[in-house]
Amino acid sequence: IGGFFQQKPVLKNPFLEDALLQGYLRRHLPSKAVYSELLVFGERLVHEVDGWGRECETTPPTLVTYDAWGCRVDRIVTSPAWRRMKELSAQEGLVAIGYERTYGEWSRVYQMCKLYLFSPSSGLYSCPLAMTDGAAKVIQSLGVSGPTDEAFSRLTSRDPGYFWTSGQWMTERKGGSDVGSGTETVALPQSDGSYRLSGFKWFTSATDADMTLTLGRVADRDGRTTPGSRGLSLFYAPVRNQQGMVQGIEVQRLKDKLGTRQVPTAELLLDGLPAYRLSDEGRGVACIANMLTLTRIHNSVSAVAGMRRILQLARDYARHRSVFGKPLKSHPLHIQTLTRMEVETRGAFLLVMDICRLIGREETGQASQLDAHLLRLLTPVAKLYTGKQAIAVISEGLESFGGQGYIEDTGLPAMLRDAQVLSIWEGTTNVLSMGVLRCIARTSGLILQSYFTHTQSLIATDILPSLSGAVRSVDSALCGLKEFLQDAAVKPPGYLE
Ligand code: MFK
Ligand code: FAD
Repeated sequence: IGGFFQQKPVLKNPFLEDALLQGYLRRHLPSKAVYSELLVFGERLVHEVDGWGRECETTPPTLVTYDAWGCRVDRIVTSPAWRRMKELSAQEGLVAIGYERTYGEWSRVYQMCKLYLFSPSSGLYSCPLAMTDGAAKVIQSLGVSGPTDEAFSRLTSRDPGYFWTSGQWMTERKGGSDVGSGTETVALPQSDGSYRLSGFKWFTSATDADMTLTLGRVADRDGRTTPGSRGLSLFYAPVRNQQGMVQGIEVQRLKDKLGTRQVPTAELLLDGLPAYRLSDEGRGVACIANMLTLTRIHNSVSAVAGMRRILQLARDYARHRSVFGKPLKSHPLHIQTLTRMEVETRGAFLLVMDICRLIGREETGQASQLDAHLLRLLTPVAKLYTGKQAIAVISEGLESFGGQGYIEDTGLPAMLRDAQVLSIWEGTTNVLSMGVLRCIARTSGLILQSYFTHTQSLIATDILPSLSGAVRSVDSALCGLKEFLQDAAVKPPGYLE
């Protein structure tokens, strides 16, 4: 009954639809090769990958604990689409680009632009890629040698048959934020210099990974360990043997989650997991910090990508949905709503890309002291800010579809569910804020001073108005630090007076 059927919002090539992204690349990385690669990739996303992403959502992973004969197998079964995402990630060099460095200091920007296009269609494959990239960075920064030699070449490979993904196992039942007091995992030294890990990892995402980086406490001959953060060391462990079976691990269960249902997130009992120590004893947190920097950048990229995707769909819908006699796009109030979302998204994009630029400079040895300070300060700030922004913008985006924004098989509600995690994993908002404050206090405010003196003058002279919006937001967050600095008896820098 009734002849009207609403035209659904159509996903178009996300690269061609994104004027800001194109403008940014024209300005900073004006390469024909980059342009055409992203153009082709955008087509592939629309016609191929986006469908796989939906399949990852509708066919979530399952855990098979025993085989038919009662043997413990602990096999995580993922969808064919999830496995195709792994192949595609290798082929497209989604991790490799960051290490090939074809575009020098701009290679990270290029890699992150590609991931930004990929993320909303990836069925959350962006999650294992973030950890894989983080692991490669840690290994590279510590010097690739011994057992990590093969791991590094696999993590950064473009060969789908050789490519590995990595996990990042930090969180235990007692503490995910405060890993210093929360980590109970013990590392027993072996005669060949390796270790056996025993403990319980409470959240491990993308547990179908081939290897992991994790934290544990080295035990002495009497089994004693050092408490606190200073007792933690960083370990590398291959997760599976030649037959693809987990070794020294029992998968207790998969988590039943609000969102990110595409990703297998498991609780793991480590029962003598063979591992190699990567950091000096007691330097685990400081060494895994390189991973945190990169995964937090990935998190911010995914946050902005989610905002951009909902906007692209909402804009398309506004052209075709008519209400009160005219299309939504002709209603000023609706346009005001979309415009506010657009401004948030643009500001966040430029902020995050600037951080990608900074890490690219650091990795190619071109970072000044100021760049290093800005990278350290802005990475957690951008992660905490864009995590919250994405939830708000995507929620607003759902409303712009009216009731349809609430209907599961439009694919829209999953976007909001998946966004909700962005402010939790990789450090919650308040924990990141405390980390930033500790870092400022340790440098006696120097790091903050760098931000105010240099970034402000940059805005005045150079940067697009929308970036100044983003920086103003960061400004107000940082100005809120004054009270803390006083509490911590650190002299507030003059510009906060
Ligand atoms: C779509 C993309 C998604 C991405 C994938 C997501 C998958 C999900 C994966 C996870 O959620 S993994 C778990 C993530 N967990 C966290 O992020 C933990 C959050 N907690 C914190 O960040 C705590 O602040 C922290 C564990 C770092 C506190 O530990 P400590 O030992 O009390 O840290 P402290 O004393 O501040 O720093 C110890 C050392 O590390 C210091 O170096 P030094 O000893 O040389 O002075 C710090 O400078 C250094 N450090 C800490 N944070 C750093 C850092 N260095 C650089 N960057 C940082 N961010
Ligand atoms: P808690 O540390 O107990 O925090 C509880 C609350 O206390 C939070 O609101 C926090 O902000 C607040 N809080 C804590 N400390 C302070 C403070 N000093 N001041 C003010 N407030 C504070 N972890 C991994 O290691 N690997 C993974 O692969 C992984 N995957 C995950 C996947 C999903 C879907 C989720 C939801 C989590 C995952 N995590 C993973 C765990 C995640 O990193 C932790 O949940 C997160 O870091 C918070 O730790 P927690 O859960 O122990 O919370």
